[in-house]
Amino acid sequence: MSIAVCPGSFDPITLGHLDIVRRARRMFDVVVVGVARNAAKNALLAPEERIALARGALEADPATADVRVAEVPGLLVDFCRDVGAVAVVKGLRGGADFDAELPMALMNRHLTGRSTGVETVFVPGDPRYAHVASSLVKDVARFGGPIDDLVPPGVADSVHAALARPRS
Ligand code: COD
Repeated sequence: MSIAVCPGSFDPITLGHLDIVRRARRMFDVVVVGVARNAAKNALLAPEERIALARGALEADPATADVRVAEVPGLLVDFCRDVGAVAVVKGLRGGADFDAELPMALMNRHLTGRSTGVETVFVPGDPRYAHVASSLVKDVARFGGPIDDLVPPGVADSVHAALARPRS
């Protein structure tokens, strides 16, 4: 049985993420979505909110209804080892994504050992979602623009609610 992890911040989950998870599920017997912390980003949504939104969106689609969602508490490679994953699946929207993702893939390979470690599989993003990024979704929402057609149902309300919360 082949197990893959689709990791990300998912702050929030978007239609671009969903497309990558759906396609990962076609390649692997078991897919686990790992909601992780990107130390370079300040998250808007709490980990439990990001997990709940991802879970709701994946359960709503028969193609991804059996995909598990879990928090990545530390290093991604440790999470992969714990769930028995042989691969990490990442989506690429373009060259900038590749430039950001390649060092992560190489570092994860370094951390797990070259021959037995987890492999990173890059999936070309669907051009329909090439402009869709969680950061842009939040930016559009912050300035009152529509985001309903960029995220799964229900996610927009949570983003607006989070943006309306007082922040320290
Ligand atoms: N189309 C296709 N792919 C997309 C789209 C889209 N529209 N939107 C996003 N993606 C892809 C991204 O390219 C990425 O591959 C993935 O979806 C997740 O994206 P984000 O933005 O939700 O998540 P990131 O990039 O912030 O995730 C980075 C991680 C959290 C995975 C990384 O920081 C990590 O592994 N953290 C855990 C700690 C760790 O192990 N650190 C060392 C890493 S070497």
